[in-house]
Amino acid sequence: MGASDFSKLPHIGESVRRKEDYRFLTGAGQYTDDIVLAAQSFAVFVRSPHAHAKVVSVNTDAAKAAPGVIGVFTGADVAADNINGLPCGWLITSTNGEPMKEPPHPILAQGKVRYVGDGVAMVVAETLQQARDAAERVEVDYDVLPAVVNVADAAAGAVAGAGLHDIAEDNHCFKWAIGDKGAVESVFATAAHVTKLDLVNNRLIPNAMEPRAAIGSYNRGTDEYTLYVSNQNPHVERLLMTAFVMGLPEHKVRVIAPDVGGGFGSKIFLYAEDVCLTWASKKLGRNIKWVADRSESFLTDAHGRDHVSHAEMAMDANGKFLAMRVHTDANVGAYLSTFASAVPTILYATLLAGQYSTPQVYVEVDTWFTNTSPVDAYRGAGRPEATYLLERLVSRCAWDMGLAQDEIRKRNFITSFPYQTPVALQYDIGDYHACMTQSQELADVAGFAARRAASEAKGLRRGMGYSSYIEACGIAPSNIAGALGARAGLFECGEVRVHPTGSVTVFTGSHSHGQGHETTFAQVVAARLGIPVENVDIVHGDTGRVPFGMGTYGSRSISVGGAAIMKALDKIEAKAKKIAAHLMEASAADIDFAGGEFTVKGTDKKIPFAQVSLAAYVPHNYPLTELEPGLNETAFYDPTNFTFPAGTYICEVEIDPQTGVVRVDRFTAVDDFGTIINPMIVAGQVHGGVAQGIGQALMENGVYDRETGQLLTGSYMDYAMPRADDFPQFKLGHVCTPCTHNPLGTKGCGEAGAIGSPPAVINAVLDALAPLGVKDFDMPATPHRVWQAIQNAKT
Ligand code: MCN
Repeated sequence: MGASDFSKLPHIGESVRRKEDYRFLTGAGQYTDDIVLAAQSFAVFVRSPHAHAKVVSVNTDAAKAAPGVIGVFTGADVAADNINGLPCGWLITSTNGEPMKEPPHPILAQGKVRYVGDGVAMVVAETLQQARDAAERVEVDYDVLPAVVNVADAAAGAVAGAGLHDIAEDNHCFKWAIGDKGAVESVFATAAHVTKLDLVNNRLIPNAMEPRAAIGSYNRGTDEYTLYVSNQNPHVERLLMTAFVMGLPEHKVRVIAPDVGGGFGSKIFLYAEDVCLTWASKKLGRNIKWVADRSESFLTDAHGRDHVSHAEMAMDANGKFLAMRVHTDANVGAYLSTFASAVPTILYATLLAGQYSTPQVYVEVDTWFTNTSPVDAYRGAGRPEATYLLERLVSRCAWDMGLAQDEIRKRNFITSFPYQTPVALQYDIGDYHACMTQSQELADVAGFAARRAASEAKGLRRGMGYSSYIEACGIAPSNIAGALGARAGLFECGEVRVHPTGSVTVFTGSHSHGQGHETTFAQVVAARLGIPVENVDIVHGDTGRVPFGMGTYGSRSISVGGAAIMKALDKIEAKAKKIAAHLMEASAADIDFAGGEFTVKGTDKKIPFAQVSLAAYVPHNYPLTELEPGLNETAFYDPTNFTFPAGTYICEVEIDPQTGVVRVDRFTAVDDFGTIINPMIVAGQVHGGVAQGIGQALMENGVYDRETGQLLTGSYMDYAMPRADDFPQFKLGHVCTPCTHNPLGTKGCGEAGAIGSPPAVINAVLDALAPLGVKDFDMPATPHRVWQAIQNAKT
């Protein structure tokens, strides 16, 4: 079935209420910490209080003797059992000829700690309190070393003796570049105008509502492990843990990711704690639970962003973009986390053409180890960094050229598709002018001048900022990933099990942790089979039940996981047609299937879907030699391309120059997500993403002390998160150009809000402050920073 026929089916485009909400709203959800296993014990991790230190000795005697203690483990125990370090750099290789440096990442420190929170020992006791008390008794002798926390210091080699890893004494991890450097340089040499910008993409700390949690469990009768874990991709977690770290056969480990209270990318990685619990569950013969407290989450969840960039745009005299060049220093933290190498490369640099027909783009990225928590994917992963850089630069170009913010964008929009960018990606379809037009209408751009005058009359400054983003979603295409140097491609798997009475259970490798898959995936199946949405259940998050899966990130689930289900449904339909043909004594080629009924072309013969499904399991009537019983099909789907959601966001802020307080007064988001399965769920996804993006733009900032490497923003007292009353009512609009290469026509929506919004906010802040002489500004626009910028501009 083609994407255009699919979009017309019943249930598609319907705001079906979320099936999963009943259990969440009635307290019947089951998160990892809700699971209580027999003889459950509790783990507490002893963590480094230093950013960088030699571990001279670890004395666990007192802890072992403490009440209720079952076991205490250190790096030495890990080494003795030949447990490897965590795999890193799974997705990319350097492009400068030198191999990417992949220093060992032991699951408990061996010889050195490299960031505050690095695990040194694990204490297991009968109760959580006993484990906490005993952890206090672990004596660690540290020899403190100098710390480096930002890329500038790491790159400058500013602090002697601060080399984190033996194989990377200069703290350089790898270099990566894309584009035609020579061609870009020759364009710059003759361009009529060059606009330059330096900017920082601030470090973010994920803060999912449910902190990371896991339970390790070992069954000595079957020699099988089970890991319950708050995770976004259980099969990948199992693969990495068994194949790379523990050396176990995969089928001996079952990973269950039950209800997960938000991940935002921070739960796609294999974390040290998960391995520690699995490994120790066998050693101790006990079920072991660990739940991070909020402070641990701040310190040890992989953080996001943390880029420092220099960007330049070469233009002709009319503001037409001719070439762009970018250099970015990216902080990868103390160790290279699972997907960290893909974030500032494949997911960032390849998006820097944006929505524009800039003929040449060259991007160079240097990545650096620092004494901070590892940095990896966080909602948007690379694409917010690309959009922030590009949309800030484009706005600066407009100011430099004396052009309106919309005009410079419109002059440079790509208008014909497919479009091959100079940085590897080929956009299949889009309509950027339509997004701009609709966004301007919804934002009432025409009324802005009057609103600005009204603000000024109150002594306030008002500004309007644009951001026209594009992102690559449906993260998968193995062909493209491979061509860009990835070590493994990504696909998705779906199994459709039709039960005899015609109800359906779907087993999908996509994991839902807030995105509503149990509803939208059921809508897809119900639409295809012509059955009620309630008759379809979605199972996910369990390697013991789902055949395989690559998990949820990169807004890939509907476009890759959903497409895998569509492929399995094609097989179901083909087989069901044969059964229907037999039942109606016709040829399979003459059977049509629509609206839940099989019909014979040119006759009035028809039978419902449930009659065929029953016949599939009660096959006394047709020859088994031609058809196996049952109606159960599995499919794997690896798309040929990414999907490319795009849109234009317009933000209006009002600023009090006396206090520096920025208030987002209006926010408009017009997105093109192709075919939309469930508008209500999509709106929720955009709201959440925009909230996170505004959070980054106005208040969130992960800060380490430059000298000591302590995390200064390790609690909600110092790390501000946005609340509902920080936002206006968002205005949403949609343009629909269906994706051309997946059977649903969908494009991902789960990250768009977080990608598109930060530059819209900061461009609005700069627009408001321009009359006061403020020309540049780095996120977050906190009152103090804004006030300071205004004062600086006066001098
Ligand atoms: N959808 C739709 N029509 C479309 C596109 C999507 O109806 N054209 C629906 C999908 O069927 C799905 C939801 O919208 O129910 C999101 O789909 P998709 O864009 O495919 O994204 P994923 O399901 O793969 O979710 C991942 C994405 C990412 S990468 C992050 S980070 C993120 C996000 O989703 N983390 C979240 N949204 C989150 N929402 C919550 N509540 N919690 C998180 O941790």
